[in-house]
Amino acid sequence: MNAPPPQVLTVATKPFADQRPGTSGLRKKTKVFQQPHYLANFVQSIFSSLEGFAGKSLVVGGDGRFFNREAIQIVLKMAAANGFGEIIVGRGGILSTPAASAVIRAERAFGGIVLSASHNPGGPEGDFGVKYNIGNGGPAPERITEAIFAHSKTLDSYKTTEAPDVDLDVLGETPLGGAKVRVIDPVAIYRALMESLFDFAAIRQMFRDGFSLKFDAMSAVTGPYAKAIFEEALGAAPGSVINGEPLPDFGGHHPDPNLVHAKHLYDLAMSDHAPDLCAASDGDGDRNLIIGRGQFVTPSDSLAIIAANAHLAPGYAKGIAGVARSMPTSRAADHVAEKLKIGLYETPTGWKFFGNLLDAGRVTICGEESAGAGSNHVREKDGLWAVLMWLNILAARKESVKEIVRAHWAEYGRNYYSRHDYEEVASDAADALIEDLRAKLPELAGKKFGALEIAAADDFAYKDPIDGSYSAQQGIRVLFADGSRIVYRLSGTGTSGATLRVYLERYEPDPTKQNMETQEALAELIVVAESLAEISRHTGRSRPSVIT
Ligand code: VG1
Ligand code: CO
Repeated sequence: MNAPPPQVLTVATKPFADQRPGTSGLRKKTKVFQQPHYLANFVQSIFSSLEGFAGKSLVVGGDGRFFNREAIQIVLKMAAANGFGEIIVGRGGILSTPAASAVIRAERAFGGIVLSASHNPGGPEGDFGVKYNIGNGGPAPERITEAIFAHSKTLDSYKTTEAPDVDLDVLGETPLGGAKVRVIDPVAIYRALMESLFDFAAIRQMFRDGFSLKFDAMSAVTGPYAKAIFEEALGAAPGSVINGEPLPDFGGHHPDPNLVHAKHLYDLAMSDHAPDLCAASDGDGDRNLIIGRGQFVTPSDSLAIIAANAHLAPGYAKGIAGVARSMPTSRAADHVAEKLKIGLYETPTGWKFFGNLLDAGRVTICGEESAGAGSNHVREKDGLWAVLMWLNILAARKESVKEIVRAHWAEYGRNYYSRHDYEEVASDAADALIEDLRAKLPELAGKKFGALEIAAADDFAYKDPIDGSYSAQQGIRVLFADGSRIVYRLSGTGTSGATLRVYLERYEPDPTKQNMETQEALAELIVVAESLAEISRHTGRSRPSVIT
């Protein structure tokens, strides 16, 4: 007998005006996504922007936050109705962002939809998000996100399947309309990929010899991955992974692994019972935090140290082709690239800008100051990968994190670095601040502030060296004659008001001057940053809300 005809339903809808994807997909308050048709409209806009996927596979998963399961059902039914042949979904609707990228690549899927607002808080009063990843496993480039936005503005209907919900908790295949849904183990492909890149035997031996790790999954998506890899595969002591159960509201916490939201880890690392390594990742598992005993590693330094030591891991034993960093990320990695005589690429903020460089083989390692690091193994930043890379480096060098960091600074110089965030300021005020700065740009060069002299200032624009696409207005850069920098840009991931980010950097080659407290080392620049942009006049704030 023939299968019954797929139950495709066309639902009438009205466009929403606010569905332009930001730095990483569409992020809104959960309540906004829960409005009738809101999520469906955006998902239809994604499918309507794509061509040639009939009969092909789509990967779907999320970080498990509140509304994840309902959203997954909506996406599955719409993907089937729009003509995908197979939808691959992580059990329980779970896939970390890097695991989703790995699955898209391993399964040669057409693309994937990741449901996450990443490091933003979850829950009914928190945030939700959706991003589309292309066939290389990486975030859709601007060409596609802009097409999605264009569709969202004129959409008058979407397609879905009239069918009962799919059981997400049982592995295996279920028919859905004209497609099939395959529920997979969310960890297996990812774990095998990690085993292929790192020296698990050496890391296991290090744990056997007494090495101690505390990894905080922040009640977010990485818990099951971290337990499977650190505790089961590598033999870290039971309890090394904390907050390892994914919770819909992340236990009421803010799943952002920085010195504010993971301060307890910092305190532990600085205490006299500190483990050898403290680490964490964010809501969707793509960010990382690395703190050794008595030594915090800034994400920018971590990128540089990884680039300098990657050859110690089997997956990178032949060396790395090049390094890419987002523009506001410190130039610590530049010194490494120079020494290794490999390419260094400076891109706008957001992982989508690394995809072409990785695909073309120009770079192997990428990173962002916002706690993101990764490589050509997937097309997303990868929190656990960064922790494993550190474990591999520690096992190979048999030195402490502190010794490795200090030796790195002595060899390459130290880039003192900090980011000051002014959160939830009025959007008008933030826009005016940037506009005023932009207007001042032509007259900044040559200006002196004490010992600091501005060498150049611009509004960062990027021409992709592979496909020639152009992205303007990616942040205001003020470059000083001594190599210091101040960068100003507005966040593209927030969901209320605007967030002004001020990035501060100063280079110190002299090893006798590399032990200052960061804010102290940057004190003069902080004063200049205020006077150039008149932050307090524009925002009414006398100090940042978050310093990382
Ligand atoms: C922030 C970070 C950026 C990162 C993005 C997504 O963007 O600055 O480096 O790529 O978040 O990270 P913005 O526009 O708010 O500065 V994640 O872990 O939230 O997907
Ligand atoms: Co994230």
